[in-house]
Amino acid sequence: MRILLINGPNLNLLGTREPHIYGSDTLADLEAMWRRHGTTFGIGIDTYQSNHEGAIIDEIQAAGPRHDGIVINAGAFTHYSYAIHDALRAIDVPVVEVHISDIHEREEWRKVSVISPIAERVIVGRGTQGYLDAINLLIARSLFPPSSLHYGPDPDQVIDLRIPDDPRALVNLIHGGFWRTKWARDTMDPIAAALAGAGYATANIEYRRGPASFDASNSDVAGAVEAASRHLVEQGHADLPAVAVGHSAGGYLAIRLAEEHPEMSVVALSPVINLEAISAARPDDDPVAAYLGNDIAAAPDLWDRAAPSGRNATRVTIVHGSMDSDVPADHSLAFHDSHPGSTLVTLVGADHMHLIDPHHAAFATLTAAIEGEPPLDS
Ligand code: CA2
Repeated sequence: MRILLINGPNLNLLGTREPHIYGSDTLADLEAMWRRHGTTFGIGIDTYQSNHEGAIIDEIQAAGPRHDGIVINAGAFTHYSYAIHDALRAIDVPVVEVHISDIHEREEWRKVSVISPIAERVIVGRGTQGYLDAINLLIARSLFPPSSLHYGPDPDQVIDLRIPDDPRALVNLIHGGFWRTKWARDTMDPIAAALAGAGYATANIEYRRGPASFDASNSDVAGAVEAASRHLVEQGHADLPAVAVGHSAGGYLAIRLAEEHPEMSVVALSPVINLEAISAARPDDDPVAAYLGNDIAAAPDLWDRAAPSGRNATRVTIVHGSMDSDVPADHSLAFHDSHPGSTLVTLVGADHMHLIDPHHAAFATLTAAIEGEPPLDS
């Protein structure tokens, strides 16, 4: 597999100015890192940068026959170059559009991308990490290509399905990211592809998120799980056991799903389980207040209703890394102490993101938990 990363105008200046927006790595640092990442995964990475529209178009045209995927940050051309749009449309190669900053949260003119309509996926606002996420998405896509299923009219009401022959169970995957729009289901694609390769049907769920999305996100996850099960039955896979696996804020949504659907077993990976503690730890940019649309003083009843109740906790297996600096493992320990019917596995040395890395030892813990095997603490 070969992936081409294209950077457009002014991105040759990375690391030299505006580090608060674009980070402090130079383009050369980043290109070297992407190549190393490619080597680790046994794929070829080519990089290209130009400040000239025509040169970028020539590169895209040449990429057609040579590359299996393109990651493009077209810089300011993003906002008006129909010529780059047309060039990308003309080749039959999956495209992931990346922006270092969150273009949807900046000036009006930056909110428009004429490239997004042809992109398989758009990743914004994750800093330069977005490029690695885009590479990982293209790798996962080539390992086991998904098909999409819409379960509602909103563009975010979509599931990516991977169904191997004779699947052993249906695994519904619910991504994390503090219910913020910039984090999306691509973060679960690597484990979705790995689980599908191991014989599980996977439904990688997108759901509505953003400010005050509490009701929408919870009802979307329930709707998506139902739609995925129905689809599997229609495909001739009736009576398949179903599991929900959520990471971080998605772990929270999975635990809440089990409260309403006791038939569903749930694996919660580094879940956001103590809303008040997460809120208190991040007063400047409180993700829980944003999610609930109000702080606790303004809406105590809503906060109470939103907190995991522990109902049907016997259906829940929590896996938490001891080195998690995003969501402290103590939160899961406290939940387990007050709901001893739940199962807790602590992975010594694992951090927040290790739990969704199919190349980390945590993946064996995940498959054991999906199978309902006794926990393997490390
Ligand atoms: O957020 C992104 O990645 C952008 O695509 C970056 C483009 C900008 O025009 C887009 O609206 C959003 C390029 C910005 C200029 O890049 C610089 C990088 C370092 C130092 C100065 C400018």
